[in-house]
Amino acid sequence: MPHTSTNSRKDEEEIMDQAYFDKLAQTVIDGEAEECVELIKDGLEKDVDPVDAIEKGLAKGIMQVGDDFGAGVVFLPELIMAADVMKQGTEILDERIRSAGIKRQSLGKLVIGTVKGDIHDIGKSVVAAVLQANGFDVTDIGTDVEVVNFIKAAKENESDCLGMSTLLTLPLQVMGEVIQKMDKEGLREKTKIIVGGCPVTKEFAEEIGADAVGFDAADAVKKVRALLGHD
Ligand code: B1M
Repeated sequence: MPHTSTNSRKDEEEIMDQAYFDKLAQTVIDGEAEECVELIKDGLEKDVDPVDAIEKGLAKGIMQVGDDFGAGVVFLPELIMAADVMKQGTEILDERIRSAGIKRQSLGKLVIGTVKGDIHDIGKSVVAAVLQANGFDVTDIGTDVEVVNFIKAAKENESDCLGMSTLLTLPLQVMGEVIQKMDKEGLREKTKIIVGGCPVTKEFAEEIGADAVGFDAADAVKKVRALLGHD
């Protein structure tokens, strides 16, 4: 089909965006923190969407390294280096995402953390930043969070929603333990629960009694909005 000039300009922009995201991904794969930070600052000046920069750029790079790590092609030091580049990049982008949400009226209080046994921080922090930017009042309680500390934070913050993340298979059971404890403490009426992270399936979420599962940051916003009656 022949392209109009508007279409070809749009295609060209998309190709440029893709080339930019690919370059960002490559800095993570190569462990090049300085280059990554420079590219991000440059991109933000040109109004690149910070969520896209994370999910279409940095995350693609770290996934590649993760797959290579899983396949035994790269080793832990390279994984750590790549994760460090990813972290430095996401910190700048998270800041931009959060500041975009300033002055919005709160849509509800949410506590989020990575469960006991898991120190993976990046995805959970991205989800927290995007929820915050979309009008939720978010308290991030960090990684390797004990069951009792989820309960404590939910009570102290009078949270409307509790979010749990894990990327590891073994700590999955901790999510179920938190939900059982929330039940025992009589907190389930008030507090909805969303879980997420790559090993978390819809079936697993249902099995442990979570109210929703989020597959990425945008999906988490959609699900939390629905849980708290905003749709
Ligand atoms: Co780790 N690691 N790691 N790691 N690591 C994985 C998860 C792994 C799949 C790699 C592999 O083998 N291919 C594997 C897990 C295998 C398994 O259990 N099934 C693994 C392993 C084995 C480990 C160690 C055990 C390695 C070791 O020591 N031998 C160790 C864990 C130690 C521990 O926690 N006790 C370990 C350590 C690390 C680093 C420290 C080096 C680093 C983390 C650095 C940090 O977070 N500060 C790291 C990294 C970077 C990864 C990979 C490569 C990438 C994770 C990431 O940041 N992704 C990962 C491979 C992979 O995931 N394919 C891997 C980018 C991020 C934006 O995406 O976190 O998926 P993600 O979050 C997404 C969604 O999942 C979703 O939205 C986010 C945004 O789109 N989401 C939610 C996440 N949480 C959500 C919550 C929600 C809703 C949506 O609601 C509440």
